[in-house]
Amino acid sequence: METSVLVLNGPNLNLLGLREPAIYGTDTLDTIERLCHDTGESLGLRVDFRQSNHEGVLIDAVQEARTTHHGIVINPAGYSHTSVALRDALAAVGLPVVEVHLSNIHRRESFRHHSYVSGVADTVICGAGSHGYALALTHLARLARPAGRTSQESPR
Ligand code: CA2
Repeated sequence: METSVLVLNGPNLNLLGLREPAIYGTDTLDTIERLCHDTGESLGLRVDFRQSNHEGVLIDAVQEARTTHHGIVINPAGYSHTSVALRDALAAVGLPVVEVHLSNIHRRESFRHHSYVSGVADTVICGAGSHGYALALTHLARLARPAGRTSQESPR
């Protein structure tokens, strides 16, 4: 079985490329999805790329990933700074998690400096723009295939 990764995108990321290019760059979410599929292919990862504007939909996707995926890349967007429930779901699922932000949240407004997700993520990447997703997948490939687990094994 191929190593399978859920790439989850939070609210308003469907607007990428349409507004605020100075902060988020000019890539659309479709471009980022293609980048993730290409990067995943080169790493031998199957990429399941999703976006939702709804907290409960994101939480359901995280919970379901336990039995279907080997790791999660997540850009929680605005929910980074508000959602204890999303953090709890990520903590409960027991999969390697890489949090990614397009912008450097620490160089922005103070309310963006804290992410509830960071405390349960294995790794946090921010400020690398859309390339951050490629970095996240490259790192997750290592986390999801630790020594001792072959790519043949199924998720729990
Ligand atoms: O830098 C990131 O990736 C963020 O997760 C993006 C979120 C923001 O709330 C976080 O603090 C940092 C915002 C995503 C919405 O992006 C838009 C794109 C175009 C137009 C409006 C919003």
